[in-house]
Amino acid sequence: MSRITLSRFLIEQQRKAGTLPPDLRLLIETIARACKAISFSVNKGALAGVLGEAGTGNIQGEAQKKMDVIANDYLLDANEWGGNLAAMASEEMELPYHIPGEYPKGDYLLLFDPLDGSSNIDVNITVGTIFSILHNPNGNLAPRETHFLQKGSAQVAAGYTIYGPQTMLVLTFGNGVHGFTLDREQGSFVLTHPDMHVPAATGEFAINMSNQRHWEAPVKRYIDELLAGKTGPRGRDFNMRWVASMVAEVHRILTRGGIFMYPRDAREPEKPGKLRLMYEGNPMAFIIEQAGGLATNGQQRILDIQPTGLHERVAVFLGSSEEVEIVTGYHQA
Ligand code: P6P
Repeated sequence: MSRITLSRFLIEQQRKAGTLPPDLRLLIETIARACKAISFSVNKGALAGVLGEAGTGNIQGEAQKKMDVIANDYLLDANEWGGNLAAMASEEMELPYHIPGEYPKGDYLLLFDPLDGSSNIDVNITVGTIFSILHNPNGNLAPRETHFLQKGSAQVAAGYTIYGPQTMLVLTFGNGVHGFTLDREQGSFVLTHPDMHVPAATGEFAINMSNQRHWEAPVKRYIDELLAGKTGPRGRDFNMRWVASMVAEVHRILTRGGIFMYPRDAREPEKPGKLRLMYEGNPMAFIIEQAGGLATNGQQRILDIQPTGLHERVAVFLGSSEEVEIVTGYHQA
């Protein structure tokens, strides 16, 4: 069977009843090309001098890795001239990036976390790029920050590229979730995981257990029951994973099931969680739901949250529907 490259897949989707407008297809292909460049830099590591701290901080008050800045620049440089975008927003930039005057503008807003899990880069553990695509609601006028503040249900496409043993692009534009593996010899993403689905049941959970004393009661109860295994109310044992890279956790869950949790924390009661809604929670929630899973903040569907700030945070419980329903039910009891 001939290999289906990303370009062929997108063109064939475009032909099917307009499931993919041409300008959105071109935007996705441009993002994929930028992720290829990020992959090659990530894979060179120390050989390319891209490890370690950049010596700068981002809007989140976090120290930036050199690769955070390099990945951010790759995405800006690749996408600013194409004519598909009205503006971009990134975890690494306080304000939206407006398309420079010399380039044509387009209908879409692109948001991204250029290198999620970047604290792993220096210890050679999987990292990734997460992206989300919205329409510009301001017509052909330049969007203001408020125009980015759309519910996750308004996303037209979302995806991530995971830089692990393989580099894979995982993508949805509302008709399922499809995975492409980068063929380094040809430099193209090839369809290897069509129509990915999250199993409804799982025996695996992902949470940073070192924060246990800071969790709310429903989370403590849910995790205690998982840890009790056969001896507790669940009547079976569970396994735990924690990579400290959301892209890696989500990819594992898409591949074999599981539940990923980053709950709100008593240390910062004013913050609803650690992860960012617009370019982590929303794109991952879109992907997980399109693959048959669930994604909530403990109280409501993540995709229904009305954002109030470009860098606002969110609590995340996502993955296998049976487990997300249980832990969300405990929050609402
Ligand atoms: P902690 C990475 O910094 C990230 O935003 C997610 O990718 C990851 O799931 C989480 O934070 C890890 O957080 O507190 O375990 O380092």
